[in-house]
Amino acid sequence: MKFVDEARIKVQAGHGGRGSTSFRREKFVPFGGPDGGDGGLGGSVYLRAAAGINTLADFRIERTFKGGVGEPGSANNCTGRGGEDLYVPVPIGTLVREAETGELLGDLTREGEVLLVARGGKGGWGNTRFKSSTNRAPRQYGSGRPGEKRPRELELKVIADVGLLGLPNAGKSTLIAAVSAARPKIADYPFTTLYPNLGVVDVGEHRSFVMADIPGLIEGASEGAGLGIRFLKHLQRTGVLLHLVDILPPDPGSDPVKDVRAITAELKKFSADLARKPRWLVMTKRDLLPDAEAEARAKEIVRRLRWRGRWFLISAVSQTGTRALCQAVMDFLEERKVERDAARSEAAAERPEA
Ligand SMILES: Nc1nc2c(ncn2[C@@H]2O[C@H](COP(=O)(O)OP(=O)(O)OP(=O)(O)O)[C@@H](O)[C@H]2O)c(=O)[nH]1
Ligand SMILES: [Mg+2]
Repeated sequence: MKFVDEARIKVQAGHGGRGSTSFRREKFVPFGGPDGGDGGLGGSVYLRAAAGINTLADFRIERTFKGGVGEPGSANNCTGRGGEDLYVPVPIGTLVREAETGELLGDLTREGEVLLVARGGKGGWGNTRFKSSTNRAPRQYGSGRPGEKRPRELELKVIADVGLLGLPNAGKSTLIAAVSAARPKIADYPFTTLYPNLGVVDVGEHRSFVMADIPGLIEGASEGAGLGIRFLKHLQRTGVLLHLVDILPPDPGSDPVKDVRAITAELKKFSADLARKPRWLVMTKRDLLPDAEAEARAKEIVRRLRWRGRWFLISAVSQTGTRALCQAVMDFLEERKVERDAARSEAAAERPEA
């Protein structure tokens, strides 16, 4: 299916039901009176994050999602039945904005999370409500309020713990396929991957993280070269980036150091925040060289880049170094979580009692 990560939808909640005008008329009851019930509440429209959906492709054609109409009230002070609420399934990681102002309404990051996007109209009053000392037989009723009707913007930003970054053919998809159950297309031509793939990496009992493989970037991507840089947004929610570079690019004129710098430059152009995220250098395809040569080459690349962060030398094909890499990622994510939890409880302790 086509991958779509931005869409616009219209949502329309149901109209509230009309109030009833009714009078009690019973045998042997001398004085009747108004007994018209209120109209039912119009159905609201909600978005619900659902697993198994990973694109907004279903929303490519602008559609209107409608809540049910509230039923009218009836005699005996019966309130009308409420209109049916509508729950629209969306991918986990969907951000929802007010289309006109761009205001963020919500971010559905967990499975089952629900967001109200159009509130149903209130039901109208039945004539009982209009009863007063001066008007004992009111014929008025409320006609019910219209439901909210709005355009909404949806944006999907996938949720993953670690993101893969690099030139086309760096070996991103080969890595995710080697360490998870994801089976993206792999080939020796650029831009094999056209949309993000997610894979769960298990590193032991109850220890796992989610990896995101995105399309390759090239120099000038921020000006639209190749597939552009728009897919970088899918790395924004990760905790660490793995910057993959082919240790032995097939083109004799190419240089891994230059390749790394080109990607770093594009990353900065996309977002300073993303460029500041922890990023580890992962040199790939070590099986193409004898061990000693691969290691010497890797060290030389690290030295020339003045790379201060962590670095790894792996081969996804021979599965060399991939376990150690995944372990390191897991440890890093766990440490980060401990730090965050500690910072959070510290902040909570400092907060004055409400
Ligand atoms: N020898 C060797 N070849 C590899 C390794 N990893 C990837 N390759 C090859 O490199 C080519 C590109 O691999 P991909 O995994 O498709 O690269 P990618 O980074 O996902 O590329 P795009 O999706 O185009 O951005 C394929 O022919 C792979 O078989 C490796 O560890 N060793
Ligand atoms: Mg790929």
